[in-house]
Amino acid sequence: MEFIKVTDNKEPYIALIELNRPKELNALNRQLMEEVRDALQQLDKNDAVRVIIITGNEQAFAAGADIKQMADKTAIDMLMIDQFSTWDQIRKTKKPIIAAVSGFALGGGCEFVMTCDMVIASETAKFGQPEIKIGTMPGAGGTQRLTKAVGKAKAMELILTGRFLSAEEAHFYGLVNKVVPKEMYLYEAFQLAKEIAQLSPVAVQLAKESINRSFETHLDEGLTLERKNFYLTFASEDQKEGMRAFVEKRKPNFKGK
Ligand code: DAK
Repeated sequence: MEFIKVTDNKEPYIALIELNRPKELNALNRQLMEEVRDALQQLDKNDAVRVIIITGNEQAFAAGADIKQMADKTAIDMLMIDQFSTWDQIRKTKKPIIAAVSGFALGGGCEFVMTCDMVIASETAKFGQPEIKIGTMPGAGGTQRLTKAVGKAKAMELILTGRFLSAEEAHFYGLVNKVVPKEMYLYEAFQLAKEIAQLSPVAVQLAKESINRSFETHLDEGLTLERKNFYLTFASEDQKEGMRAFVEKRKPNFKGK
């Protein structure tokens, strides 16, 4: 891995992916995104991992897709290379992903963050879809996910002007879970990850799938999936362990089975 660093032994059950192209503010080139895709596929299969944190560095989560790599491409180049299909893996990952964001999360960087499941932001974080300023528009979910997250009026303003949103504003609009001082954002992401990692990974994955479905389908279908996933948790040892532990007044020990 040249542009990312993966650590899975810092805390039990938690893996950390660090985007690592600091000189380019973690601009997301093709190789970096392929590395992210491969890492997510591996971690999703690894039973020793229950929660994934993705972060950049203090200056930038990511300042967008790599403009230098895209600048001279034609529409047909873009279509044929289809480099962006690698982005689908973020959405397909079954385990929960927490984005720990400091500094810039712009364009594809903001879209990447919005594809994650929860976001812890440093007070220095800046979110935005500035593609309009370079003569294009969001292409990895920005017009859809930002609109769902912050509402039509604010999404229009951000996407049509390219203005940035501060961490506090992003919190106000529900784009991030929590804003913390800049020394704390990774620590807070680990705290959140640890809390989730203690729970049944089976139930966590089924709940994540059900929540995501609410963005993709109408209510009736979402409720049907939710009910089926609820019943499915009763096929797990974890559900038996969780309910027995409650009755026996002890802490459950979830095994992911
Ligand atoms: N690409 C390439 N290089 C970048 C970059 C980017 N997005 N952002 C920054 N860099 C590089 C700069 O070129 C500079 O490199 P050198 O010139 O030193 O070699 C270095 O990082 C430091 O940047 P600055 O000197 O500009 O630093 P400043 O602090 O002055 O400014 C900034 C920071 C973040 C405000 C500024 O760098 C900036 O405006 N960056 C561009 C932000 C932007 O427009 N992002 C949107 C890019 S378009 C899709 C998937 C994804 C996408 C589309 C479709 N599909 C799945 C279909 C995404 C598209 C985009 O993200």
